[in-house]
Amino acid sequence: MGVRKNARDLTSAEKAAFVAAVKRLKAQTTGRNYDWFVTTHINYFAAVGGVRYAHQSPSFLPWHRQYLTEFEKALQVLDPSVSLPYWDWTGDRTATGAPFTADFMGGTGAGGNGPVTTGPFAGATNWRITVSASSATSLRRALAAGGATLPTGTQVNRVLNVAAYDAAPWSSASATGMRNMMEGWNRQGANLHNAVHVWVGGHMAQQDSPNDPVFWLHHCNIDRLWSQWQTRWGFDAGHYLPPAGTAGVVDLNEEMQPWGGVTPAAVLDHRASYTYA
Ligand SMILES: [Cu+2]
Repeated sequence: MGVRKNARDLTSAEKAAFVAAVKRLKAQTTGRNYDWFVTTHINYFAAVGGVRYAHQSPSFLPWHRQYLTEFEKALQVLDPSVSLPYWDWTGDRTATGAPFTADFMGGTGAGGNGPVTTGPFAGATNWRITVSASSATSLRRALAAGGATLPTGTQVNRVLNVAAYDAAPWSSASATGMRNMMEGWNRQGANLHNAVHVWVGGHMAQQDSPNDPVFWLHHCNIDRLWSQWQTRWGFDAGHYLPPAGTAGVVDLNEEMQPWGGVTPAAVLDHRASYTYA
């Protein structure tokens, strides 16, 4: 069983191992390589066959949980010692601190929304963007420059205090429910997931956001917060909604594409597979 650690607590060797595994996955030219994961996020950004799987729907959390697990497994084929780290942006809130250090994710982009200039993912030779809506071949960021602020611990607690998992109309328009506050469409003073994408800017603000490796650290933290909500309210099937019979979204026991038969019910209790430090 894996333990997913806070990125700020990784040793130099753990950081180097994670970066090396990510780069090896990026260098693969076939199969579920790094760019396959980028392409999958783009393909499932909007509805597929009339069903919203990855975003603006109840399965935002279980879809990304499985997505992270598949990515982590791909890394572990290359280095079994690697687990996904999480970026707790309530504690690490600057453009120069963890995880944006030169020995890990690297820093911000040059001149606003420009190419990242420091760290292992700087420049198109180190890290070439090949699957993207934009023509940029280098990773771009605009840390803290896009007007968004990182969520606070108080705002996180406001979301974790919401008892209902989700609510009709099961979309970005849901006015109540934890999921839409966590995702960030229903703000109520607490925009968690979306605000962090905007705060990082660059590729993270686009559909091809997994081109930025910090995507995995951010979504790992979102998954951790869902796990904290589950710890408080329950890991059982009663704490996913809707249970059945809802068109256009993934009900509790419906398959999440493209994960081959994996349902929200199957991923609710992750504790036998991994835990959070
Ligand atoms: Cu996201």
